[in-house]
Amino acid sequence: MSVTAGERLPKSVSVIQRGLDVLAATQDAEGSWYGDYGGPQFLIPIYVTGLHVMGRTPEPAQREGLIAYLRNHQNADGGWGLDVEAPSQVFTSVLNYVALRLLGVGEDDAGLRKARQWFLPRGGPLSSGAWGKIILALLGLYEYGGLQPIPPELWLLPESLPFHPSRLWCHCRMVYLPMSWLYGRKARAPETPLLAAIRHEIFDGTYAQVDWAAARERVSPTDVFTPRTFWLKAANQVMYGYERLAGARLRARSLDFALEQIRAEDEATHYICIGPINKVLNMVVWHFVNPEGPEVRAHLERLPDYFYEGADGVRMNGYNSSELWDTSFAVQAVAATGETERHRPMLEEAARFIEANQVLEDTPEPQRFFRHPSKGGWPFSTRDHGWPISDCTAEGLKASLVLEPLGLNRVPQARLQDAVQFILSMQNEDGGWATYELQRGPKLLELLNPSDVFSTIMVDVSYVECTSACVQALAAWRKHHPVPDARVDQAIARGADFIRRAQREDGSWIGSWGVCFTYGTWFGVNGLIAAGALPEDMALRRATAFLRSYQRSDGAWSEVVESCRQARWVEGKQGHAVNTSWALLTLAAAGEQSSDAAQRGVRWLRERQQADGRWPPEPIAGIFNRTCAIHYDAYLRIFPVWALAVCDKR
Ligand code: LAN
Repeated sequence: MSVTAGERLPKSVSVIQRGLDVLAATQDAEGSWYGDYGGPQFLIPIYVTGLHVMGRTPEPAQREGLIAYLRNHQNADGGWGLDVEAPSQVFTSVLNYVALRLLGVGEDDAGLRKARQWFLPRGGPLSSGAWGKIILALLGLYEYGGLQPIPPELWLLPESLPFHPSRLWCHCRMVYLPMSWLYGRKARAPETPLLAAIRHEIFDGTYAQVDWAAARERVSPTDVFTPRTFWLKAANQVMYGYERLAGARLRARSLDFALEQIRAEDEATHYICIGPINKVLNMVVWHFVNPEGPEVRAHLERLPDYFYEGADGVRMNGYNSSELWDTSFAVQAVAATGETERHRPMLEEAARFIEANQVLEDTPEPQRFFRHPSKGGWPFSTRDHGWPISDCTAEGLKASLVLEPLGLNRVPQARLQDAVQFILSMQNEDGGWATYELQRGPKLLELLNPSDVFSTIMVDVSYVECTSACVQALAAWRKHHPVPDARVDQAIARGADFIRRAQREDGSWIGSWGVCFTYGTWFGVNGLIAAGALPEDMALRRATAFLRSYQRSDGAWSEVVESCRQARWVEGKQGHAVNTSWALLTLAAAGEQSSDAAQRGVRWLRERQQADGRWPPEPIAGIFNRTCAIHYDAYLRIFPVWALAVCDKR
């Protein structure tokens, strides 16, 4: 039988080509992929609260979009979850209720009535997770005496103490920094008839009778992921005591200290700030310091960076974007397909973005502001944001090295070298890599986590994802730049060791930033292989056996956010293209791309592609702090193409 040219092509080719066309068509002018980075449902209320405290309201078009979004993501029971897929919590239900009221929705609105019916019997604001109470206090809808204390004086304690705020994970530190300033000042919006009405509604008329000391301890079971420990309660007792005695001089000094730190963060990030929460809270702080001042103006100018309009309305993104991250993956996916000539323009544009967004300098006075040196790192989003991250640097470096032999890399060698130095400077003593900084405090600090709703927020610790990405990048660098460097060799070996130690009994790795075991295992396996693990390595065999054991009968893999919350495999209703892609990338990396399991996965993935070249929407694949889902818009356009390409290479 004669074989036609078409049949000689690997079967996935047309699927891949259509997928690549979608990727090319959705690239934006800067060369990156910009999209929906929503999911968390506590961001809009914090934003609307911030504006309200400042006597502002969103522009009418945005206002409509925000209302639409909140209505679209209200649960059937009337509440709102921590994220758009989560069951209702008091924290997010009360806050989103208040947000809708501040946006002009009337108290008799059917949706709002339903919301009250959900949260009032559960205790309303009094049993909200901790952050809800803090935000309500800003509006004067909750008393400061009913909060767990956040004294700014903590910043004045000796830095050598294991619980000095500078040792906290930067996201936690940067959120509690303006919170401590606002707490220290007992900052509160001016009273208005609207606020008085809302107070009446959310407390069902009982505000005057509230026992605020008792309220401090209350939290609804719906809002508890991380129960308050004995140690946290003890620390709170000490701080309540302190708060009653706090002297004005020390308070003033600590407020000044906090304000200086806030200014440094604002300036280092061009007023974007590390994330959406400190963005809004820092702006509110400046409003209290100087309402018409240049800082408030600068903040207002960078607010739009956080908003994205989708078919379901306007959301506040969880970051100013995920552009660098997605662009680095997109480059690696396109390169894996081998279609680099046809898609040269796409790669050229992406290369331009990657070059333009490497961080070139340290922040001013890094020690004084508790910053790790930044030079050479890549951020998750953009250079303006400026906080480099271990694995974003690794992916930026990997993408640059993939572009190099194609003649498309635009990052000078000296800057690639800087990226390597940055990665080396970020390796922890345990051999792993954390996210933004070295591990600065003991893991036990997590026992003081006061957030109720999040886990693992206190200390930046080594993660398999970050470690694997850094090991892969260093290994790629070693290949590209074969001048022997013992530090690189040693870092790779120590990283691989960490990865081995992090492997679970069942052969998997748990993911912390993606859902969940397919994500973690993709990193675990690729890290070990980059470090030189051979196909017969037991760690790899155990990992692929784990994945095969969770493959569905239709050939797909499927995990949901509950996997992360429960730390055990929880399957979705259908196969998921992103999980399937991660599993296939892992099997292929371990040399099993021709296996029956891989080929069944490939078939499922191919058949799942729509006529328009996209894969249909599916549940959220991103996660943070073990509990909150966050949507990575580009993953469905990047990973299936990448996985099919890799499995085609026999
Ligand atoms: C992110 C986004 C990127 C993500 C990766 C780079 C993918 C990961 O490998 C390391 C961790 C990191 C940097 C990460 C940490 C937590 C973030 C910053 C987020 C998920 C985006 C939003 C989230 C942040 C904490 C949201 C604000 C909420 C708080 C609890 C402070």
